[in-house]
Amino acid sequence: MTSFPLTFSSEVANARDGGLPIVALESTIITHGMPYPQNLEVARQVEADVRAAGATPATIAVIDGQLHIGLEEKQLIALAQARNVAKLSRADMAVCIATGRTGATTVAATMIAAQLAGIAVFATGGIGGVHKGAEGTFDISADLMELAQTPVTVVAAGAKAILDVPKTLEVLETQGVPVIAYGQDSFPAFWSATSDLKAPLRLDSAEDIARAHQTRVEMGLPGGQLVANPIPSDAEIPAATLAPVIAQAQQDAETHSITGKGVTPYLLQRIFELTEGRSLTANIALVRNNARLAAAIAALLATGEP
Ligand code: PSU
Ligand code: MN
Repeated sequence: MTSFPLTFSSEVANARDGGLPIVALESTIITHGMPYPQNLEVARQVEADVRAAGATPATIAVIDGQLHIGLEEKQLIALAQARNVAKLSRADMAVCIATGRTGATTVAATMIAAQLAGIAVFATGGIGGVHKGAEGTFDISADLMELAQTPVTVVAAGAKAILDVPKTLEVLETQGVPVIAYGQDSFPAFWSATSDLKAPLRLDSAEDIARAHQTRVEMGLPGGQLVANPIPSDAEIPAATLAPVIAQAQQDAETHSITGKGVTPYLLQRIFELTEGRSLTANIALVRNNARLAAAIAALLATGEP
């Protein structure tokens, strides 16, 4: 932990005082990942899920140059409706803070904030990864390099099928990131519970995941863990149903020359339209599922003896 000034919500400040478990939540999923008003409903619901599972939610964002760890209700509402909010990763977070602006945190930036705040566990939907065609565009999310250097356990539903998932797994392996499927052998594919790729590691309990996190801390290993938690089967969209939709969305992204930071939000929005909202329903179910597992891991870590 550093002396960098953080602004805690009253709920998170209380949890810190009491040594209670805290789960970090990102804000890019609110500003760039889902449409209003569902984004606000989901943000509230996910916070409630974390509480119901015995931990305190800390939604992270930069507001007017302040790094917030936990948002008050009014701030959450404002962020969910705000337009032209920056999408912050490792590269641009400090500039946003230094210039007094507002930005939502991606997985990478949320991990940085969580570490500054001493929060060990973070729940999200899916991480960024290696995009299809990366051999030409070099579009590889900074989330992967962040997992290699910042000691936070990230619970996600695997990697989205809009990515090149085999290449994403290769980069994670090269970077020394443990990729742990929860309760199954297959690496989950975000909207689908399984893929035809085997996850490098498998653990079947929150206890084992918490212990592995603790062991890395004791060994002094930098970097986090990626926990790949499959979407509940009643909410999944079969990969075969999604494949043509994703191909169409990718085609449209190319036609409209979408590049850089715009790619992921564009594809998510297009897939939402093409599936008539079904992708969003699945996305909500998987984020909530991740919030519950993250809370269980955080609660075990908070005991000091997972
Ligand atoms: N997964 C989702 N919704 C999202 C994102 C991921 O289901 O909105 C966001 C996360 O914040 C992630 C970011 O860190 O997209 C990755 O963006 P990029 O591919 O530009 O690195
Ligand atoms: Mn990118």
